[in-house]
Amino acid sequence: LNDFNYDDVYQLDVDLINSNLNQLLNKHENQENVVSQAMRYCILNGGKRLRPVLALEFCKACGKKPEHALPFACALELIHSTSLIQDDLPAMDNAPMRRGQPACHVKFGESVTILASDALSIMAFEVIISDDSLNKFTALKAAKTLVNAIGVDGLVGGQTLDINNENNPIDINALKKIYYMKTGILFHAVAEMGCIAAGASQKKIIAAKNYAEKIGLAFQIVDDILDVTATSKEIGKMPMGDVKRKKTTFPSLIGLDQSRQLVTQLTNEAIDSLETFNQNKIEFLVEFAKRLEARQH
Ligand code: GRG
Repeated sequence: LNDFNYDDVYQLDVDLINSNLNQLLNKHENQENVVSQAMRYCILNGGKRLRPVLALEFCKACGKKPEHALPFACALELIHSTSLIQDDLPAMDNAPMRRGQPACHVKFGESVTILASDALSIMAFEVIISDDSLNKFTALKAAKTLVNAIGVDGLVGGQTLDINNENNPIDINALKKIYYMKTGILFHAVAEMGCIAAGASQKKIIAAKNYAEKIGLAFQIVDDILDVTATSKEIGKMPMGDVKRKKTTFPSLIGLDQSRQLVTQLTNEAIDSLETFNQNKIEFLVEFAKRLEARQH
């Protein structure tokens, strides 16, 4: 009897993540401090939590309870959300809406947003280093993975290249590199951190990273597709943003049909890379990849 229900599992994971994020924010709650209000606003505003869910599910696929990966999952979500509020700032994408609500700088102003983003990224490391239930060696390994993914050779570097992508045509390899550094790398890191939490073998870590790299690129190509095909209600931000900023995207380089085909190919390759795991434990990860392929928001 197969009683696996993807939506139920996803919701359980999200509840676990949200309640942990809420607790972390409560630790720093100071009603009078507008920065702490902005932090709460940016974190508890309905993100899909794809990346932290991936950490919990890789930990499960390696045979351990999802709770083991919870601090790492939340750390990564804090960094991801921070990157979104920075990306929306007038000096970057100048986007007024995020997750279906006014962007942080629209609600709280730019200076508060910058300070909130500082505090949130610091909190990400606080979560990893101050959880006493974590083995210190494991925590250090996870922190190292996160540091490598988000610095100037990772997320920050990717965003830098992306800024130069405006009004400046690039080829497909340059675009793939930007997408890896600004999006794929966080999927990559979080999958690895989920495996690290479970004390998994190097073989499993490599397989997880392979899966994450493929779905990370597929995810970003779907983002490009939705930018030209979806409504603002569906994606929680203004569509046609890439077109307006004259950015090179997969649809602009290879067209919508070929972009969709590439997403399917990457999804299948991602699923194939899960063969090292116990096949009874990867149902969720297989479905996760398929849902990302078909997502409309
Ligand atoms: C915080 C160290 C640090 C650096 C930030 C600003 C910046 C450097 C990076 C921005 C990178 C960026 C905006 C990438 C886009 C990634 C992307 C496609 C986000 C949308 O992800 P979803 O759909 O969003 O998972 P939700 O809202 O559901 O979480």
